[in-house]
Amino acid sequence: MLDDKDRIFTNVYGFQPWGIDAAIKRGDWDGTKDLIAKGQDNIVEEIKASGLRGRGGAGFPTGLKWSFMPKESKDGRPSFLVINADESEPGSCKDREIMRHDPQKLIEGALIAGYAMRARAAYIYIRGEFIREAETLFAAVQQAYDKGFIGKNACGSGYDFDVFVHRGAGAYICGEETALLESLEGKKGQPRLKPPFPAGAGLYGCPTTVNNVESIAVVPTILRRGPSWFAGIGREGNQGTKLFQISGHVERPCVVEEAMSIPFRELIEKHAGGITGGWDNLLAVIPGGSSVPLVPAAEIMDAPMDFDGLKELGSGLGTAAVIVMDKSTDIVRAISRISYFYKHESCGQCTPCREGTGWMWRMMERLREGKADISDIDMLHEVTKQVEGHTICALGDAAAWPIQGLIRHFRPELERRIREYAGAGEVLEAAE
Ligand code: L3W
Ligand code: SF4
Repeated sequence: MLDDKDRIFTNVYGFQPWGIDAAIKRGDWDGTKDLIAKGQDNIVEEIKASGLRGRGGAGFPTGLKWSFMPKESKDGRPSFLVINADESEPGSCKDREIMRHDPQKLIEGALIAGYAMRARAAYIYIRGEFIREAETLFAAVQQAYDKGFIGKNACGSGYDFDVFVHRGAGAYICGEETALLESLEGKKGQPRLKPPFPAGAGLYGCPTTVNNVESIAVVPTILRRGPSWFAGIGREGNQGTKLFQISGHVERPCVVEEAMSIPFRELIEKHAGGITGGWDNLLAVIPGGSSVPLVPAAEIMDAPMDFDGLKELGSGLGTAAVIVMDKSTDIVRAISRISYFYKHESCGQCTPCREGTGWMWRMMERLREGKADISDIDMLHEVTKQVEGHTICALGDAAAWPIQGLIRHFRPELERRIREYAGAGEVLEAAE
């Protein structure tokens, strides 16, 4: 369990004001000029040494990503930092809390990260529905300008750095990094083919790094306390603190900062008051937001909540949005609802996703009611395999994985529904 002194987000519940003076009292913007004076390459090396992996879902090593940015400008092209605040993954609500209650951590992180990768400016792309959070962020950015922390000669460092806030328009797909860049450029938010990765050709064709809000907001604290402090929390390859978002059938749903790799049972007992109806009542958990497969109760109990531990269980940490489902859950309906979400949010650009998400959802609905044949289960599985890995962006995978998880762990339940529906038909026929 994380010691209180190791917490980074000390105002995550908003018990103190979000404004810049309160943030300064909490330690933000303390000696930022000295942190910048470490130099660009040293900052990148310290972030690499901290073991920080991207907090947006993919877990890509943050320092390594920064190191892909060019050290010299080619053809006078500027570099950019883009912060992905388009938090739309069902179950995820951590970046929202940072922007509501601790926005200066994000802005200070943007300056330091931007400096480390020689960026001219940062664009924070915030989810359209986050209206109050956007208002807070606009005001927080202005406060940082007023104090001279960003803008010309930021923090007296001699470095000029601007921060812009851009509001999205409510499309889940704009959380995919290249769709986000398209949207920022004023175009329809549709993912680009990768490569080229944004570090080579990103915003307006310029070198760009896209990082999640939490990844950037932890940077100042890592540099102040030292990379070995951060790397010492959790376990090898899965280091640092992490904001977990616990929802569903628990006594107290919450967002909590914990040590990476905390066992599932401990996380829920300590912070969410346990499972409704007790531990025997737990059915399954989606541990990382709707894009990752569910894990049945027996397998997740003692699992370390981190990238590698959950991958071993055939799932993933994703955004650490932990969706808990007890035995009252209609698990087929739950996954069918998730399928509908991906069908609805598909940008329609590639055929396997555009056609496959609709097909999978319709089949899920038939299975929910039992109006299917046992062989349809294998056909559905086969279709998920045809979608997975055959699309431009990860939305296709995200639509396929939850269904694969359902079939892997709850096949008997799917078969039961089919047999029950067929049996009901036979009873009716006999009565006629
Ligand atoms: C340069 C290379 N850069 C990879 C960069 C890449 C990106 C990052 C990770 O999806 C996941 C997705 C959702 N040279 C590089 C390179 N990069 N190789 O590293 O890339 P990737 O492709 O592994 O993932 P992604 O496309 O960024 C993110 C999952 O997250 N997800 C949903 C998240 C939703 C939110 C939200 O609502 N805020 O975060 C949850 O699991 O399914 O698998 O920057 O450019 N050779
Ligand atoms: Fe669009 Fe889906 Fe293709 Fe992604 S996988 S580009 S959301 S159609």
